[in-house]
Amino acid sequence: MDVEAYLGACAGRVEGVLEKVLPGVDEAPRDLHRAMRHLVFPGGKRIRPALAIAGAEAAGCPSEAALPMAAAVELVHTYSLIHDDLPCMDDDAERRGRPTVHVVYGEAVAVLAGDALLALAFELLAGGDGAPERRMAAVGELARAAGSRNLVGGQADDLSLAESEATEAAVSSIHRRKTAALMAAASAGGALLAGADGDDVACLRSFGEKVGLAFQIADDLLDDGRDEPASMVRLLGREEAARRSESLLAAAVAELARFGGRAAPLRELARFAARRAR
Ligand code: GRG
Repeated sequence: MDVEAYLGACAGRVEGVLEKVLPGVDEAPRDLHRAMRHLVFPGGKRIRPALAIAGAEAAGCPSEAALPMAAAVELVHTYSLIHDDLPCMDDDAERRGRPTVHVVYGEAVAVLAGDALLALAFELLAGGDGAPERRMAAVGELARAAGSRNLVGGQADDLSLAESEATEAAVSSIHRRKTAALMAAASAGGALLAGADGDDVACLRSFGEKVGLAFQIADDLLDDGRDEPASMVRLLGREEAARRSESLLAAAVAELARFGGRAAPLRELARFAARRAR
């Protein structure tokens, strides 16, 4: 299976939804709406939407029904990147080879663009024509992943972590909340919205969390020079960190046994996420 072709196909499908739900560049307030689109298009690897679509396929559900979740997780991911790049956080002038949103539109508009993308994610999930109880469960799944017990709390602890506090447990907890929770919500949420049963959704959630942890280690391996406290590479060294990523990948793939051949895309996405540094 060609995982890059699969990612490309998922990206095309989710971009169709994103194009439809995002306000147009000429709708007022124009700067705000342009800023919202700045990082959504052309976008990044779209791994989270692919996890949502492949999760639904693994559970034997129609992947079309997972598209609102696929688009919603990408909107939350994009908002988090815009805010992470702000001067009060990571203070980055470039992302994906382009100037960051606050560099082009100013800080205030960048904060508001992130806020609006987050709200749009939930508007998209709450609407649509799936069964109301499934939409409600999907809203809950994503809200939990995005809130102070996960993404936002993980980011808060990451920003304040002192080098002396960077134990393996502390770093792993930050990775689980800041990175893995959204990947878990993506992997489980597509299937959840598309009608999967509770046991399948729970396995997909656990798969996504392990993939997210492996993905963060791979990201640290790529960014070795960054030397931030919350890095497994800094804590364990490159070799041991790479071994951890491999064992998390194996544990993630083991969660998929119940799905058989239908989980082939999900397995390949997990390998892609965990091994992109090598
Ligand atoms: C501001 C609430 C808030 C959270 C910020 C996203 C984030 C949390 C921080 C960015 C820095 C970082 C290393 C995050 C971990 C997750 C990660 C590796 C994000 C990059 O994800 P990719 O590689 O990005 O999927 P693309 O560009 O492909 O979309």
